[in-house]
Amino acid sequence: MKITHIEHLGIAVKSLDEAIPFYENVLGLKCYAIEEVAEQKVKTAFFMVGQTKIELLESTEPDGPVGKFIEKRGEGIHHLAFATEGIQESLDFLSEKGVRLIDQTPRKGAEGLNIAFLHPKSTFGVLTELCEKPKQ
Ligand code: CMX
Repeated sequence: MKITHIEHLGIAVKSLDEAIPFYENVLGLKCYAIEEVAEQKVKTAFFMVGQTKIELLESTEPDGPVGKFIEKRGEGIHHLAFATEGIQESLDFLSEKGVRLIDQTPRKGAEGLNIAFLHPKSTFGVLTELCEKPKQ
């Protein structure tokens, strides 16, 4: 298992239109991309902070993972994403260690990354994502 850095922090918000001006005009960060991930029923906005990103997540459907999260727990930190080398090997290793995987194999996430989620009930309450840049 090789984690290299925190790739991003995912923050669930009710409205990107309302949240982006805070990140840009108050915190002074620049939104460099907005992308819809239809499969996950979210629209995302990205900000770079050093080599780590902030990913704002607005739900596009009330029954999506972020819609349900906001309904139950309100806006706030939704997930922590680690950049890993060898994502499938990491998933196999975690599975062997008894960690509950949401994704058994990586799938495509925002920005074309290969991603996989670990269940928060297995990771001390933090929805955890592994990410890897696809090999060229
Ligand atoms: N962080 C911590 N705990 C969470 C959570 C989160 N983000 N989301 C749900 N939970 C907890 C709930 O509070 C609940 O706990 P209790 O049973 O103690 O109340 C439990 O997990 C089950 O939650 P639920 O509301 O019944 O939701 P589901 O089981 O249907 O789904 C989860 C939860 C994590 C499996 C689902 O949200 C998932 O598959 N997430 C991964 C995909 C995702 O989040 N995509 C959005 C981002 C996409 C992107 O970044 O591109």
